[in-house]
Amino acid sequence: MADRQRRLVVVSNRVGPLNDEGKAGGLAVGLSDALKRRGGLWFGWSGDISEEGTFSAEHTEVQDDVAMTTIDMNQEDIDGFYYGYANRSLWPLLHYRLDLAHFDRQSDRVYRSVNQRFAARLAPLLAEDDLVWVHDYHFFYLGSELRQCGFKGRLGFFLHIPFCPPEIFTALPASHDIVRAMLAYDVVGFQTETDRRNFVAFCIRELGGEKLDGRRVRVGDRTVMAQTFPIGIDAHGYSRFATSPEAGEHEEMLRDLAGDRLQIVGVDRMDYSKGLVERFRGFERLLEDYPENRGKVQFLQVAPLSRSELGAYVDLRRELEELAGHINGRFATLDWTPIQIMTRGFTRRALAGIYRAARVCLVTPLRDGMNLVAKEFVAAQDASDPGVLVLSRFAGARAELSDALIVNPYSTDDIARALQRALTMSFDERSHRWERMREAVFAGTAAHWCDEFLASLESFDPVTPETDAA
Ligand code: ADQ
Repeated sequence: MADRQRRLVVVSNRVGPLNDEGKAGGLAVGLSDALKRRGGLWFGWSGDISEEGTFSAEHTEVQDDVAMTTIDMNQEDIDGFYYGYANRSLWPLLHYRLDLAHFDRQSDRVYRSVNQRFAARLAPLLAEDDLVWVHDYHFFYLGSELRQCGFKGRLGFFLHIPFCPPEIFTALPASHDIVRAMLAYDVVGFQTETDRRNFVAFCIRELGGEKLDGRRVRVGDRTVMAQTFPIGIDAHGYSRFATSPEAGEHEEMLRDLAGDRLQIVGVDRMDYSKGLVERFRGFERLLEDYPENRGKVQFLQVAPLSRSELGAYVDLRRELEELAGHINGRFATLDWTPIQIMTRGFTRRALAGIYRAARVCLVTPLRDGMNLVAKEFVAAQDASDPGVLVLSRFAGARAELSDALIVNPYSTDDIARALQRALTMSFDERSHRWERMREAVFAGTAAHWCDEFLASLESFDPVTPETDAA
């Protein structure tokens, strides 16, 4: 009973939306439900840039017993914290891309300082028995800063992206500081066992910690629960999207355009972690090695632009557009364009219709925390004509969706072979694989993810015999 009364406080870089199901992603849907059930506070950046930055007045909007409170950042913070440290140091590194990671002390300084200022603004809004749940790589230091401000309640952290092995993470000059700061949280959640193991290995090898049991790790006088909570989607909601009139219109449009051709789709933010270059080459290899597909398939890649201020993202866009041009130049005929790339956004309903029109969905990230597109594709299909999912072995979703065709996303040949197999797969095999994936997607929903995390944070016992003995 007492547990039910604890208020939930969520901290994430961007806040909301709380009620707009057409816009909300898996994260927002899962969190909104939990916030509305318990009543709560959602705290983060307003999305606005102003001179006062983190000292700007708080902006609060209250809906359904949930307060959404935001503050601004200034340009220097955005450059150092968001573009600099979060997206030029941490993002590539945690996705195993040491070759793309940049480290500089200015952005390190700004990142720490933004974490400290967010904590200082949040701390006065907290009550001792709140459950505070901090999200993602923007806020590694926030928990320890809240402790510095005197907060003694329960603190959880969830990392949405991978946690790379210590051999890679130690390249970050502040790697020890970051993992020590993560120890200020009571529960630290990861998408997969691999990520959790990498974190625990860092604690043991780099910080001299020890594993207490299956979940708890101790470093010095701190004990944390390191656990796996694979994120999901609102599967029921998503399958409703897929049967909405807007989805129907998009499905029909795409089916009309395809005619007798089989439709292949990919849907990803334009990001180098998503394996788009390798995927395009895999499609080209399909047309080379299995020429019977020429004129018979078409590939639509939806890739909304993301972080376009950063050089690596500008380079990627250029490379993909060139590659698509090269493939079309090589194989197109007067009445057939093999590959199309679109950088615009779609509503979630429209996207669900696009998934539904596809025979094959290519989800081939080189590394991905989970990948919700894979789950959305499965939820959008129906029994009369289920599509085939081709899924990277390096996506977190692979653990639950082993009935997809699993590929090595670095191997052009592997992608081409899997595509050929997907395009020629019997209806029975497609149905069988889809049924099993559907069960997994409906079992591991966003609400389930949220409930599991919060149950763990609530049941966390800060004083255990082991920590007493330490
Ligand atoms: P992302 O890297 O953004 O998320 P993903 O999990 O696939 O990757 O989520 C992308 C979302 O954006 C999906 O819900 C998709 O429908 C939507 N989307 C993509 N293209 C769109 C378009 N053109 N228009 C509208 N919507 C579009 C990070 C991590 C992932 C992790 C999630 C959640 O990198 O590994 O799964 O957080 O934890």
